[in-house]
This record gives sequence, structure tokens and C-alpha cells, in this order.
Amino acid sequence: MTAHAELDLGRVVAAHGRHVMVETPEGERVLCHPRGKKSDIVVGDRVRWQRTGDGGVIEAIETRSNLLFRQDEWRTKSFAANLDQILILVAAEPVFSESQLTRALIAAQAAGIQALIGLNKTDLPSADVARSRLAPYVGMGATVIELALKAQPAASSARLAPYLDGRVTLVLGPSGMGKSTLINLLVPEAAAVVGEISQALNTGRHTTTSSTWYWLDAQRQAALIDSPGFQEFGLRQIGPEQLAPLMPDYAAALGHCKFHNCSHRHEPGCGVLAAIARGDITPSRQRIYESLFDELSTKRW
Ligand SMILES: Nc1nc2c(ncn2[C@@H]2O[C@H](COP(=O)(O)OP(=O)(O)OP(=O)(O)O)[C@@H](O)[C@H]2O)c(=O)[nH]1
Ligand SMILES: [Mg+2]
Ligand SMILES: [Zn+2]
Repeated sequence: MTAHAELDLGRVVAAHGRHVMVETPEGERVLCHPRGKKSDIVVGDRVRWQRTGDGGVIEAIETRSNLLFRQDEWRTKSFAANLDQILILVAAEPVFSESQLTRALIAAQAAGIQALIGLNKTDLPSADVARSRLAPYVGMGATVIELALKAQPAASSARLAPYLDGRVTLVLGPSGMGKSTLINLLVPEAAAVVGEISQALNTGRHTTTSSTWYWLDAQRQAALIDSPGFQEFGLRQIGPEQLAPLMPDYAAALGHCKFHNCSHRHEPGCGVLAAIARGDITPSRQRIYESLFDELSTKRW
């Protein structure tokens, strides 16, 4: 029980600075402001709030079950909280960055959130290359859902349905992979929702600078959260020694190193390097691990 348990409980469906849209259990949306200066409220948060005239004041944030965020050099960017899973969208074209995919997977793993990979634009001939680049991820246990959201919308939504049913899913992905196409396909009223929210929150037209919550069903059990496309995906919240346990192919090779503080890059008697030599870890994963290790090892200042 929190100190504010007597107050109404609501869910944050959009947030822009100190303007927060809270949805009541009955589905009413109320524009709220957090009490005090601090505003670290994110979409998906469950909040205790109080009515004030035509709006409301948020008094407390309920304890989060999880929070997905990226930590760049200078700032933290929260995507959403209290998620059941993350759908990372990549596509045949433009060629997706395996490093970005890995970063998103690591962030999800570090936050204790299940991740799925959606491969979009499988109607294009370049899909075969993308499939083979994803093969190692299937090998380490990832689920890859093949999609052609624009070319085969009905088949794609049928394929996604069993994964999305009854769950809260954050859609994550670099620019151009098809996030908006996905939202518009599964949430026909999305444009209207965005319009209403941006008007209420006074965000102007560029609402994809923050995440937005959409219900997928009338019973309000399944939800999709749209997030802005990212260029950078910093993992500054993670120490270099935490990396290997968060990468499933590396994690599987741990426990056989001669040195307990092995960095798995050049040490003799390293179990990971042995796995690399056997081909259990691909060269591209090794490259990503090493550059991330260096990045997370350098001091910020
Ligand atoms: N060939 C093909 N193109 C697709 C498919 N799905 C989406 N596209 C195209 O890919 C482009 C990018 O799609 P968006 O949905 O705007 O991508 P986004 O992830 O929202 O991108 P940002 O908003 O920049 O983050 C658009 O021109 C779509 O028409 C598909 O199944 N096949
Ligand atoms: Mg978009
Ligand atoms: Zn090692």
C-alpha cells in the first residue's frame, strides 16, 4: 500500500514534459500535472491522482514492475514502464543496424523485459539477407516474426495477434522500419488519438517525440505503445562487466574462463573466445561486444 492509496488510480497514456494524460479505469482521459517540479512520469506508469477542476494533479507514481530506457552520454530517455514485452521492429530495407538491434535487446534484458523481433518488408528480395543476419538471434532463442505490414497487412496482423493478445507491448525500432505502418494497421483510430492528445498536451504536431499508448481491443486488455524512432541507443546504465551476461550467446559461454574478471577479448583460457573459435558466437556479435565493451569502459568526463 502506498501513502496515497485512497486516491484514484490511473494509467499514463501520454506524457509531454509536465503535461500528462491519465486514463481512468473507466476509460476517461484527464489532463494532469505532477505535483511539484519533478516530472519523471512515463507512459505506462500507474499513478495516484486527484481531480482539480477540469484536470488533475498526480500525487504519486506506483512502483514500476519495469522501465525501459536508454542512457546516452548526456541524457536518459525513458520509453515506457510496466511492459509485458517489447517488439523490436527491423526491416529488409533500409538495412538495419545489428548493433542497434543488439542494444535494444540488451536494454530489454537488463530491464527484465521479454523481447520479440519483427522482421518487416519480407515482400522485398532483400529479405533473405535480413533473415540470414537474424539467424544467430534465432539460434540464441529469440522469436522472429516475419511481417510485410504494408504489402500483406491481413496476414501480418494475423501473425502478430497471438503475440499481442492480452499484453502490453512497446514497439521499438530505428526510423523507417515500419512502426507507424504497424500502429496504423492495428489501431485504425491512431491518427485521431494522436491528434486529440497533441491538442490536449499542447505538443504541436510532432508527437512522436514521446511514446503513446493505444488499446488494441474494446476490453482494454491488449495495448501497443508507439515510440519515437531512435538514432542512438546508449547503454550507459550498464557496466562493461555486465555486458556478457546480458548477451545470450556470450552468457552461454560464461563460466569456463581462467580469470574470474575475464573481459573475453584477449585473455588466455577464455571460454568465450573458445566459443568464438568453434563458431558458436558469430564474428559480428564479437565485433558488437568489443565495441560496446570499449564504449562502456570509457569515462564520461
Ligand atoms: N515494401 C514494403 N514497404 C513497407 C512495408 N511496411 C512499411 N513499408 C514502408 O516503409 C516506410 C517506412 O515506414 P514507417 O511505418 O513510416 O516507418 P517508421 O518506423 O514509423 O519510421 P519513423 O517514423 O521514421 O521512425 C514507408 O514508406 C512504408 O510505406 C512492407 O511491408 N513492405
Ligand atoms: Mg513513424
Ligand atoms: Zn573470458
